[in-house]
Amino acid sequence: MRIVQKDRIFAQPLGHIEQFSFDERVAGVFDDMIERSVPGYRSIVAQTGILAGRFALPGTHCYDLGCSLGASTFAMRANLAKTACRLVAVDNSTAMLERMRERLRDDPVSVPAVEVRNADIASMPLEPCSVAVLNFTLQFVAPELRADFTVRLADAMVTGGALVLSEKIRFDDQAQQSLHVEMHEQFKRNNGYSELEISQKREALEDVMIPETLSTHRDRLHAAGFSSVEVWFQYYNFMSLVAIK
Ligand code: GEK
Repeated sequence: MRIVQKDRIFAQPLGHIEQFSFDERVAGVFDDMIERSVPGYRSIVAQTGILAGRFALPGTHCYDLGCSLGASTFAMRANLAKTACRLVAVDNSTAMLERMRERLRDDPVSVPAVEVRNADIASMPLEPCSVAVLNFTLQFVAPELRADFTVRLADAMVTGGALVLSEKIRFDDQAQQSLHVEMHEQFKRNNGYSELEISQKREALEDVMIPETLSTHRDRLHAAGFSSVEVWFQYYNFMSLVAIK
């Protein structure tokens, strides 16, 4: 049985708050961190697997882009046993991928094989794919690179393929923005994070995780060539959508 390490990274006062990075310390507590920080995380991960099973086509790639410890990869794998596709899990954090590879060795499911790649999704070549999952990853890609990346992804996707894009979003309406931030912070408090942890992490993430509005996501996906875009999940300022090519 896996022992989940508690996230206490921001629990003590930090004189200087460094920019957040997916290093060894974060990878070591990531299961706990994401579960206590992202509303609906488990449901979203499970659904990425179901959607992968629904849209995967033989002979194509199925990508988990920004896989971290592979939560979506494993959910996808459990739904892809009958489809002869290539499951590829990508991340640019060596610390995350080391742990992901350990989990892969312990996974009771063995088909399809999973290829684990250490790469920057913004520049890696993309092969013809029927499924791509970006589960809370695009928000960490520099905003100026997001449009080109989305175009490359849409170009690589076969007709009828699907992208599952989960992101923290922001709202143009200031009252809604404040309300959603407030509700999310209460969610974190309810999950045991202190005011200090919430504020120090907010500062560490400020220039690293850049949320956009839902309409920015929709417009970019349509402009890149996805024919339909619908939100299937929203919980406060966290949403997941399906974009079909
Ligand atoms: C999950 N999907 O558990 N290229 C590759 N990987 C990247 C890049 C990039 N340019 N930028 C960030 N990452 C996972 C959770 S976490 C979300 C995803 C979060 C990686 C980064 O190293 C990290 O592992 C992941 O994207 C984001 O369903 O922590 O809120």
